[in-house]
Amino acid sequence: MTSNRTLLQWIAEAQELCQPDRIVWIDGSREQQRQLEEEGFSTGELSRLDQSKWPGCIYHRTAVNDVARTEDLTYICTSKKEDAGPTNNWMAPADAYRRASEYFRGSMKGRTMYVIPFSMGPPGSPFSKIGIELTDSIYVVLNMLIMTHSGKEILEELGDSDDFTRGLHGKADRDPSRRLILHFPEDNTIWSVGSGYGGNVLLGKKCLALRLASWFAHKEGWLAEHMLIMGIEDPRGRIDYIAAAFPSACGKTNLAMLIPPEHFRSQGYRVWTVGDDIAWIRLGEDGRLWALNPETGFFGVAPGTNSRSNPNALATIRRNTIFTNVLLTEDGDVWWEDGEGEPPASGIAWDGRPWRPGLTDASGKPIPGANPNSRFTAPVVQCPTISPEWDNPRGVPLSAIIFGGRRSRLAPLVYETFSWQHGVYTGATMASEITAAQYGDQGAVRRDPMAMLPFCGYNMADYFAHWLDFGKKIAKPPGIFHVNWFKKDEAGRFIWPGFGENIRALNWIIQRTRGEAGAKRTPIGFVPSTGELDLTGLDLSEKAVAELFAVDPQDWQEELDDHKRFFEQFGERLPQGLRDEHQAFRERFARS
Ligand code: GTP
Ligand code: SPV
Ligand code: MN
Repeated sequence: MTSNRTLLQWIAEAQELCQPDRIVWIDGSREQQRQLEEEGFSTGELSRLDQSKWPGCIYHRTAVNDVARTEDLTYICTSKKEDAGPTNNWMAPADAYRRASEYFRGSMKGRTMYVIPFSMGPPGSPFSKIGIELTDSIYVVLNMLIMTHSGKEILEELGDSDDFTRGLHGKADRDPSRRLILHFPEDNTIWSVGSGYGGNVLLGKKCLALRLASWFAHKEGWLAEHMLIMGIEDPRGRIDYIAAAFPSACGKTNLAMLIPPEHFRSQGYRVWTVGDDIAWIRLGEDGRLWALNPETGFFGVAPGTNSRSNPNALATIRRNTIFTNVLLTEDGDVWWEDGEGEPPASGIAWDGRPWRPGLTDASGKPIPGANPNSRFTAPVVQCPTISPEWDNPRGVPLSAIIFGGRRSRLAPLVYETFSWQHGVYTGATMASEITAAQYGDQGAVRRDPMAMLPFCGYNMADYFAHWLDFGKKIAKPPGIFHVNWFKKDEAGRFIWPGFGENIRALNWIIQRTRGEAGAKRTPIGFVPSTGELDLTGLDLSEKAVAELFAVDPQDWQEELDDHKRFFEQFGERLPQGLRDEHQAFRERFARS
């Protein structure tokens, strides 16, 4: 399919290492996709769902020890350790290639190696990056076909160029002690071995579009971010676009697909979905920031998705969708916790064991049927609110950038930062409770700057400096805001109703960028003054409202001390702008 010698040479090397029985080039055709599905059904790698209920949908279960990203096995492999920085695992490139080669060697005997040409971003856009993923997994191929522009057009687009990301993935024996997710930014190369789980193996997504892309963005003067992109249309028909960074499983997909409640819909508000996970952001000639979603699919969290929380997602996944690690019933139906309808009387859980409602473990805790990080993979074009601009090669212009996390305490519902630099400080000190999207101490609060802690492909101190420098070049910088949908009351219940009601905070944000809404100055930023954020029709007590917007000086002092501790790991490399902001923050509290 190509005469690109660099590409053919690299494939030959991978072939020699992995020793597949055959090589199949992915052309992007419907026929080939169908053939691969059939093959997956015949080997049991995939199951066909009830086609009358779930047309074009398939089911896959990953190994029980392989259901989330493994951050402890994910490495940035640069010649100099400092270039990976204190927040990344680092391995010297030669060691990394040597160790992973052992796991790859001969691992594809009896298997097929698929060659997937793909582009992150529409082919031809100045944003776009081409990659080739070699994999021995049909599941990976079928996901990549949904998640990326892929197939033979991409090879044509590449031509004889050597400017492509070399991605090698092998399931090997899926043994976690022989699993590595390795990034070689200096070689534009990714090696992933021993896993079959999404973020570890769909190499276009976190590995290329965030870790490698952030490295290139630093060199080339743009930003690669873990952000959703959405448009908010007001009653006058004006659309403002925003990008928002929340850590994994903290609400990006849900916000991007928001349907406004009746009170807003009847006034003429509507939301347009552009992307739910990744934003590539460039400075436009007009002095504004322009953001592009480099993906063509959603790889979304299933549990919690229902017709009340996210009707758009439910409509999107009705056909041509891959379900991973949800509950499967004998008659080819799927179900997940907090999903649609009653749980089935029985089924096979995500771990392959028989399941029925009411099942509990030894300590009496309910055993879920779907893994908390079970996912759907669906084409973005199936989303009823997909923006006509979603694949515009120029991207969409940003009016605001939003940071946010899952904080049961502390952070108010919404606030506006004072400046770009203060906004960068606010992003850099973001924190969130750990979720099922990654292995780790569930619920523990960790700092996750710009939601990029697991995804920044270089020294995070340099990443902060890059954000600060970038801001100086923007003639019309977007406002930077912080949100928290997850504050809880003493009984441990969410105070804010969230989901569709989040439009209320977004509306205040957009009004602020236009100078149309009032706010109260506090040491942390501008918080909506009473009556400025529309709460019409919500059942919230006065106490709840006060709690949502509270800024408690004692709590924030402790938070500031923790910012300082977090920054210490970066030593001298931490940019002066953040030190200045920290000092200014302390002084604002001292004066208040
Ligand atoms: P990744 O795909 O891992 O990057 O996650 P994401 O940021 O796209 O998160 P997603 O929208 O899938 O939401 C994750 C979980 O948070 C789901 O269980 C949602 O039901 C829940 N969630 C999302 N938005 C809200 C909200 O506004 N309030 C509350 N309480 N929960 C929410
Ligand atoms: C995330 O964990 O942020 C995801 C899912 O979006 S994964 O692709 O597995 O990284
Ligand atoms: Mn994500």
